[in-house]
Amino acid sequence: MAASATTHGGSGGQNYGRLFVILWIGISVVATPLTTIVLGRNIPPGNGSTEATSQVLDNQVLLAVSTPIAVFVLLFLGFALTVFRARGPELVDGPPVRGDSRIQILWLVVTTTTVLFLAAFGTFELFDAAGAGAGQGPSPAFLPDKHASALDVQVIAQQWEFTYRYPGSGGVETPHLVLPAHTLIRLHVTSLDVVHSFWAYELGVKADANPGTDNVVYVTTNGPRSFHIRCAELCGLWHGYMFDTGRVVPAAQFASWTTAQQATFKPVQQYLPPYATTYLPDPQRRAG
Ligand SMILES: [Cu+2]
Repeated sequence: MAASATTHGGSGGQNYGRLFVILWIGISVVATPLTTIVLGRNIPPGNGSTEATSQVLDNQVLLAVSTPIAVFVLLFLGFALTVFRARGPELVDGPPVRGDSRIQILWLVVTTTTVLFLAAFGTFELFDAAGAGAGQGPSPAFLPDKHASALDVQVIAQQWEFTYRYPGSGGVETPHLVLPAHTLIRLHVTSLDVVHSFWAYELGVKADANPGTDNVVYVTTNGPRSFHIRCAELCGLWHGYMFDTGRVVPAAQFASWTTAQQATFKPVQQYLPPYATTYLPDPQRRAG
């Protein structure tokens, strides 16, 4: 019994504790830059807009905070499976640890600091002038600097496609989303029937499309590229087919594109209601 008591004794535990802390710090110092910088550059949603770039940075910060925590959990699991393992024919638990005020205080300080930092960081990023890339309702609380000169584009969701109206181009409605490069866009996301969600992945935009609601999203496009559009809210039988490819094009090309769209859709324009931020009372009739 004496031999087994020494294996569970205080000095052995402290040595393992020191080894654990040294390994934890060592692995974290190597792993955190690897996940944050090497892996972090490729994490979603990419650099399709200023807002998307800001979201990548947010994800990198989260990775930097969570990597040492993940290392701690996995390393502790490794220790539990190997050195803290009960051996021999007699499987006896080690002595319980009770009332270690150093561990309690350290645990409270570390977890409280981590949670409060993440709460403060998340709140700051939400209120940031660049916006979080999500809809902020009809009257956004936080506006980007040059919001007065933003280009208005309306996203209209319905079962099961998105169409787009350009109030600055005579209110033309088209099934294609084309945006000028390096421009602040004010998206007005709404729905004609059920709840959808407009998700322009590479632009870092995901906004609810609710009937009767003008959900405003600001996004600043980057250089010419294409981007994926999906409905991100289960909206009925063909929800999975509610996808599209949008394009960001040079400003001159955007001007000629809108002119061409106006000519193409001129015959149907007379049947459309005038441009409005929402279209009611259509939902009851269309949703059937
Ligand atoms: Cu949908």
